[in-house]
Amino acid sequence: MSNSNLFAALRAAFPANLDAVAIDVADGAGGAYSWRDLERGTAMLANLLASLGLPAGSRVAVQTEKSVEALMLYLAVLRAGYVFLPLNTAYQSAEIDYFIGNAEPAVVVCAPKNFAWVSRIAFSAGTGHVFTLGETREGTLLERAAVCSDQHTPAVKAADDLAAILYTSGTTGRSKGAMLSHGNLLSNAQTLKACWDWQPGDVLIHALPIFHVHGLFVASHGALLNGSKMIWFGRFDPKATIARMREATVFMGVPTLYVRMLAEPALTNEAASHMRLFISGSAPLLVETFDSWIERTGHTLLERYGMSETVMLTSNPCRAQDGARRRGTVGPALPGVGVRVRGDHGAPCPVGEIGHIQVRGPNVFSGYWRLPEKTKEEFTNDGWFKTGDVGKIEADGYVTIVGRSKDLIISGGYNVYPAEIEGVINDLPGVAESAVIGVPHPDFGEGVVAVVVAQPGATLDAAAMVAHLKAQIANFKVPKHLFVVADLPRNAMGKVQKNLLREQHQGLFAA
Ligand code: MCA
Ligand code: AMP
Repeated sequence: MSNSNLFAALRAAFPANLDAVAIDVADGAGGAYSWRDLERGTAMLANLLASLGLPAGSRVAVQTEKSVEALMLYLAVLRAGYVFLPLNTAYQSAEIDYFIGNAEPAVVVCAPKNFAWVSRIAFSAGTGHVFTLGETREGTLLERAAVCSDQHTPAVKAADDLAAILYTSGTTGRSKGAMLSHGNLLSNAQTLKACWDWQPGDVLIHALPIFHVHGLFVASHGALLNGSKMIWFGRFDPKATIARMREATVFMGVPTLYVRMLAEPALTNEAASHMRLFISGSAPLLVETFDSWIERTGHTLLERYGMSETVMLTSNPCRAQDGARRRGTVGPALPGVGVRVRGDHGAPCPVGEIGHIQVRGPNVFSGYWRLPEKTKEEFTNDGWFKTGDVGKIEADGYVTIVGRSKDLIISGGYNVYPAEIEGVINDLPGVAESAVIGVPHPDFGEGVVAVVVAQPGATLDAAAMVAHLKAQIANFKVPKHLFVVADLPRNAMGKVQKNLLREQHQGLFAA
């Protein structure tokens, strides 16, 4: 029986010389990991998981700082045939409580400093095993794995077996787990390998977090499937990244990373001369950033578009003979991916007309975890996934995203759902109602802003409310500004007119 385990495909791409450097750690304690280290480390971790006697399909939820061991843990979960559930390190207890309660993981791995509160949540949700993993190899996970065998045969998986669950809010409502299979992830990685023309000798600078699609799948799979070395940053540092470009060829980032590098005088044509490809995604890339990047480095950014539910969908061309990297567009659909645009009532939009973007392909997820009804709503009757993005397709297939029908703010590449933040604000004492909006921000693309109305007779202290929010929700979700107002603008139907609030505050963060 053939094995569709994603790990097996990545492992097959390791170079023949297993002693070559696979990952060169650029910050923190530094150090290098060989391909053999990845092979042995993932085998030991996979054997540890296998020794726990977990039921098939068990989820392994992970909230740890970025480290090579954390990447190995992801690979080991695939290798052992379980389901990986990454969690943003910024999430606090109420957020973690929700994810663990919803996903019911059999294993939770957290940072040593969080063990007390994470284990309390996990054990009360029925999790059997809680391990710790720190940034510098400390914690019980590696202690336990150290005594496991370094030989392990990857579990046999079918292409549609679940590999990972990524929590995302879809078009509305609370976070839902997008279920991605080994086949979804592998087919997308193989397509991107060909489209982005990965070459022998390519070296990737990996500077993104590894709890979302961009850093965990697109970047890591890209390098691993090409047997390419990674220069690994635990945290993004614009100066240090630019300094390492002379040894690298590929970089992937959200627009904020490009904006921050552009602010560095060291970013020059010469500094970027060894690079082959700069890729941007996860949030809209401003044309100013696109143009400045050409001017400063001589390179044209390649912008692509994807989602947690679908991995990558479209990409501007890599090779000049395949077409231009067109500013303001996310390029044509990837090979094998269908992208179409539909009007409000589902009728096809003519070429160049704006409508709802729908997609299908081997990369598209099978549905939301334990939400068959919600899943059904998010697909059309003929099987296309409704992205919640609004855009148009030109005659030559180039896709432009012009907005979103889903109520979503993307700040520095992280998604913020206004309804979630409004819910937390509305629960604060003295609050009658609130509206959360995103407005242009020079660093984060969009900045989160809250507009709040007090209950009659109550006095609200904006600074105290922000402090309260900081203790409750992930820091990137906390409004950068909170305004207390007498009332919210409403239309004749009584609906809050967020467009008016956005207009009113659009210059708030002007550079
Ligand atoms: C940090 N802060 C933020 C953000 N990040 N505020 C708004 N939005 C953010 N994204 C705030 C913190 O709350 C804190 O504020 C202060 O900045 C410093 O925090 P720190 O963690 O030190 O910030 P940083 O290290 O400078 O981080 C900025 C960052 C990071 C490097 C841009 O946000 C980042 O790595 N973003 C990438 C996200 C990503 O990988 N997205 C891919 C999603 P205070 O001091 O007030 O508390 S995958 C996806 O979308 C799809 C599928 C796709 O297409 O790829
Ligand atoms: P996530 O739910 O984190 O997977 O975020 C997916 C969303 O990010 C998409 O539905 C888009 O709204 C947005 N997105 C990703 N890439 C781009 C891009 N290149 N341009 C504009 N929006 C993007």
